[in-house]
Amino acid sequence: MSHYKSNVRDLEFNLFEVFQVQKQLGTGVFEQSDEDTARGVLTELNTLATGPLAESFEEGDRVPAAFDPQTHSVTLPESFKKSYQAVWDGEWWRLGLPDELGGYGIPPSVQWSAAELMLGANPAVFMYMAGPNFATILWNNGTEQQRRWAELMIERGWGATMVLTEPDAGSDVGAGRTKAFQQEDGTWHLDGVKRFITSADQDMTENIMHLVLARPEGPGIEDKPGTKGLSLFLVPKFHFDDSTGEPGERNGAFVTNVEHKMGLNASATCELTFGQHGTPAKGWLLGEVHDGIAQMFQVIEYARMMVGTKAIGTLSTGYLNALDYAKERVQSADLTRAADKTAPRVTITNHPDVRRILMLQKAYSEGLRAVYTYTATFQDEIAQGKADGSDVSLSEKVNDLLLPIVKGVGSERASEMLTLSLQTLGGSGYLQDYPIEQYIRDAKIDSLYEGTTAIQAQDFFFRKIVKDNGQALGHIAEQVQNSLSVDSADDRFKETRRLLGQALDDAQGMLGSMIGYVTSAQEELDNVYKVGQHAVTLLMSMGDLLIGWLLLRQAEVALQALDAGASEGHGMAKDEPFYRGKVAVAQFFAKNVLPELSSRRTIVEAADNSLMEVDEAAF
Ligand code: ST9
Ligand code: FAD
Repeated sequence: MSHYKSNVRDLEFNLFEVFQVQKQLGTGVFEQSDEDTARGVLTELNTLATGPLAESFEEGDRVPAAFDPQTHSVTLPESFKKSYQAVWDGEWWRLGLPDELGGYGIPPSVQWSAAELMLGANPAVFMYMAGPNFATILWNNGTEQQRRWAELMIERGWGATMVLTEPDAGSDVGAGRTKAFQQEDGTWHLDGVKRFITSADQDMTENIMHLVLARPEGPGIEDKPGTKGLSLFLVPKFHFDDSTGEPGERNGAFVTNVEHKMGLNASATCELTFGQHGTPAKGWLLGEVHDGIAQMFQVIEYARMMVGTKAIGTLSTGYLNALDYAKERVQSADLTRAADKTAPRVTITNHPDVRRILMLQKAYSEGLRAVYTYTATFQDEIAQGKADGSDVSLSEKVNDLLLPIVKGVGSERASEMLTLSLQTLGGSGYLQDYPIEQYIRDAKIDSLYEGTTAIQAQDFFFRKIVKDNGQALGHIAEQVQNSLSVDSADDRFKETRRLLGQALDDAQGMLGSMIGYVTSAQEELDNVYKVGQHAVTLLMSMGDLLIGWLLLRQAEVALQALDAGASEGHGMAKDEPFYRGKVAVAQFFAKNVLPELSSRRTIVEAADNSLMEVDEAAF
């Protein structure tokens, strides 16, 4: 039986009942698709995800990617390669491609919902399939020749990597030292060691295109410090025929180590050495010198969305596995009859504490799914607007603002909640007989790579709020405020709305203090430390606010459906528990989580720098 428990009903609920993406389908850039296509994609992928894709999930963990230092090569278990092939043969890699590169014309909101199914079932498979997607970076930024390479990457099914990190340059990408020396023929020779590079070798594709950040050196090239001095180079594993793509000589980029990790063992994390094994590592500059970091962020933005969706997809299957177990497991008597030693034993779903942790898991997995889908609806608007020439600047800003929430909050809450999934199973959760311990190990990476949570929080505050003059945040706050002040709002959610209103006020209070600290830092520089201390609290709180709001929106849709179903009296049997669950979870989250924002606000408002004054030796 598959480890993977999907939630297609909830994916469809978000897409078609809450965000109503069908209004975008069949129009403009999404002309090719309609609601049936979108539902069909989810149904087909669900079959693939719960079947052939999930099949190698466990073996990929127990038989990790193997490294041969003699040949610098990585091999993967046969079962894993079979899963990869199944996704490849289904041509699902086309999902995220633009029309001109053979895409299906499906909106990002549907793409990400579909991606959740793959990422929840076997995330490493999805990540090895980066080639076609990363080819769009060459397509959008490259020369005519490089645009042809983009087509070859897709046609011939190559792998691809994003290569930023070095031993002394992790969060601080600008500290990277790998160099690229300009050659007379217009190519570049790279020299340096990158580490932690995902998918830098495997035995599933005939070639791999590495997208590498390095410092260019050559006549007339200014040496700029930090990230702004980086350029992006295309470095293939094998040289290839420019017109056919047929691979030729080996290029000088070699994998020199594979890390032994806590989890996600099927995904090879490699040290990648350039130009130090007797063969030059030839690279080709993408675009202009020093455009590298901006170009790489085109990849990073996609990857941050992916990492958040991966974490949320894993949390969802963790929760559903825990729920199935809890419905079957009989243990202890009901608390009201605890004194009666002869009382019947009940399933653990009857115990208040099990209910508490199950409902928390449900709130975060369904709430965060709504957060990434909501984010993707702005990507829908961007795609549609760009095609018809309308102004998409606000949608872009809102998407930018939401990405650190999807990535940072998604990964942190997934880790936290997955420990509750395990807890639900008691001692059995600790065993490898169940998938949850692997979920915890595999999902922990999500709060680390693509920028740690601290980096997400600083990006959120400094870049997405302060630098943006609060425009995107103002837009979201207005949406929340508007839905709180609708006259026709259902009275049954009066208390939930009051709690949400309080949470909005608390989040705005927290933000106000943080803005105060950053402003006063102009006179007293140390005040910026107060922002640094509390940026993660702000990010997590904004995440909770957004989750609370989206759960309420879902509950309102559900209540309408229940009312309509009750009056029609038919067709509701299957969906009624689903809708009732939506109402219950919104009320639960508002009552049990949102009030925490008030105490977090008190903490942020009272911030001082005593923490920064503690001597390092006293820690
Ligand atoms: C990694 C990979 O961790 C892990 C997973 C790999 C998976 C790969 C596979 C993907 C799968 C795909 C599969 C698809 C398959 C689909 C088919 C399926 C069937 N937004 O603030 P400044 C830019 S990789 C946009 O001064 P510092 C901007 O150009 C490693 N741009 O930064 C800016 O200039 P300006 C990941 C941004 O102080 C410039 O940077 N590593 C943003 O110099 C400078 O900005 C990390 O993520 C943004 N949010 O540098 C590093 N921010 O201001 C984390 C910056 O003029 N560290 N730019 O516009 C950071 O992010 C740091 O904050 C820093 C600081 C490096 C940016
Ligand atoms: P550090 O930057 O040393 O951070 C250590 C701690 O200090 C963290 O808690 C961090 O939050 C904190 N910290 C650092 N700077 C600050 C700051 N300014 N403010 C507040 N706190 C800070 N990289 C690639 O280029 N390509 C890949 O494909 C890739 N895949 C990866 C796969 C795996 C399995 C792993 C483990 C890493 C991968 N990475 C990849 C690298 C990954 O992106 C980095 O590990 C990550 O950016 C953090 O860098 P670091 O590990 O050097 O930690």
